[in-house]
Amino acid sequence: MYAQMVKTDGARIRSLDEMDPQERAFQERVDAGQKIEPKEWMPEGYRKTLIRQISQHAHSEIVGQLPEGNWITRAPTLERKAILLAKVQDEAGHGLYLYCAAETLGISRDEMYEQLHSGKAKYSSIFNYPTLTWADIGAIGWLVDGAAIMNQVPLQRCSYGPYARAMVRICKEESFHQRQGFDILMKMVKGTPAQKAMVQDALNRWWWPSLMMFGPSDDASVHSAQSMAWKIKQNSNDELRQKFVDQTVPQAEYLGLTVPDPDLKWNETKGGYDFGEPDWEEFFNVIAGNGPCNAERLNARKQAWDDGAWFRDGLTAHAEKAAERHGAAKVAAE
Ligand code: BYC
Repeated sequence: MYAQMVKTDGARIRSLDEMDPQERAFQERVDAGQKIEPKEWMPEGYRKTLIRQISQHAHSEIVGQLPEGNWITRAPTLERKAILLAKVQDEAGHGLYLYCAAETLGISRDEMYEQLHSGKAKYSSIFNYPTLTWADIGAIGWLVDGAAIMNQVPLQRCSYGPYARAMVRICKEESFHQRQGFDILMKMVKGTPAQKAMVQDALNRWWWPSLMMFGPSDDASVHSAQSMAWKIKQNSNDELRQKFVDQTVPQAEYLGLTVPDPDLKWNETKGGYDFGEPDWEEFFNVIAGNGPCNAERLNARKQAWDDGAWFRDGLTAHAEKAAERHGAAKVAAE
């Protein structure tokens, strides 16, 4: 597995005594729960880690529009179309807040897009799977947005102010998204046997990729230890995955569905479910660019970038003319 831009050695976190005074003061502020703001001093690794995570998060929101956008015209009723349209628009908004948050760390929007288009920056593995039926749209809302909420609620307490604040509204909107997904599935499981079977099929295909959204297991997570020391992450990947399983299994039971995991079993002692291991080979293959839809998703984003060239050129030309006019008017007034 390669790590993009920055390597953090999870096994070796430096103690306060080993830090120089500036870094120690920074770490003490983080430990005290204070927010770090854009213009303040921060270790270079902290800045790079944030740029990596926030930009990947932004890319995920934008790429995440594609599998759902594909269903707007095919949603079964006008109301469902309008709701899905609003959800997909929300994802664009999330991407924009996150790109803005990343820009405060000194990277430009163009640079972030370039990293996405060249394959250097990752986006969430989940969006490299196809949406085959209408039940998939319900499953995405329920499971994918459900996993997103589980991961993102703690990010509202992230040590970096602009990221933490962007997450507040995003989490509120994700809650609406999760409920709309569950509502689609509630309707379908009460429908015909074929509709219920379609929902079960969607759960079978989306369950394991949803668990993979939380990232590799803790012992394989390169960045977790350092990101947790910097309070960028509040929980490890496995902790959040466990919480997600514990929350979601009763919801699957309520829908009358079977979670596709023969090892799933309530564990009274730990007060949570035991569950099987995701197929990590599949996960690493998907994040290396070889999932079922990686090429399609990236091509769609590159195409959108190329198609927007005339508009960017127009904006630049307009800005240059406006600056010239402003300059000429200033000279005339002097
Ligand atoms: N997919 O050391 P680790 C949404 C990468 S949007 C792809 O544990 P970290 C939604 C990881 O980047 C959902 N790559 O990393 C949108 C790293 O590679 P690099 C997106 C993954 O950062 C529209 C390597 O594996 N949410 O919900 O400590 C519609 C080692 O991992 C994944 C966010 O982005 C993955 N699943 O922890 C509906 C949340 N997992 O960068 C819904 C913010 C790991 O070294 N991000 N990798 O090349 C995070 O919380 C953390 O970045 C992660 C990974 C938990 C994802």
